[in-house]
Amino acid sequence: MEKSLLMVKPDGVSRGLIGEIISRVEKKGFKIAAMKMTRINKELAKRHYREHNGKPFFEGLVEYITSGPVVMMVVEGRDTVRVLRSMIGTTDPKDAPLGTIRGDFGLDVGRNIVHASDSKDSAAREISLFFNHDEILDYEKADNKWVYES
Ligand code: IDP
Ligand code: MG
Repeated sequence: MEKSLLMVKPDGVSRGLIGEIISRVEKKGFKIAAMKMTRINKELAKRHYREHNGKPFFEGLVEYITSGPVVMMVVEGRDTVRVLRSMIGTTDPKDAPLGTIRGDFGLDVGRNIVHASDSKDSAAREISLFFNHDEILDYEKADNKWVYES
């Protein structure tokens, strides 16, 4: 099964949306293989968002993501990277479709509530940035036979 990194950003935590977001992930049928609440330091934030280094919003993005606690999850299931990206919606919440997390809860591209890895390669890189191998748990979900036909 495929893994991706999902993060509730500091605005999502402060606005009391942790439960809402976890609930959507669970109801979709995904397995949460790891989870922690933490505060990202500047160095880690810059590594996580290295592709955006030099862009006009980079400094603000690092400030934002380090401004308070976040909730990190390793989410596992079928086509997880692609499905989570569609569940979070487009980067700017103003334009994100209703029914997506960003579309339902946000109004500003600089405060877009969640992060999800955008490819299998970034998922692997981001998961190893925030989780040790032994923090990712291997267990069987009881509803798997009803979530997947085979
Ligand atoms: P993504 O989170 O949908 O993958 P990216 O383009 O990878 O979007 O940008 C990473 C993060 O940087 C966004 O989630 C958002 O928090 C922030 N960001 C992107 N573009 C802007 C912008 O134009 N102004 C402010 N923040 C931005
Ligand atoms: Mg991105």
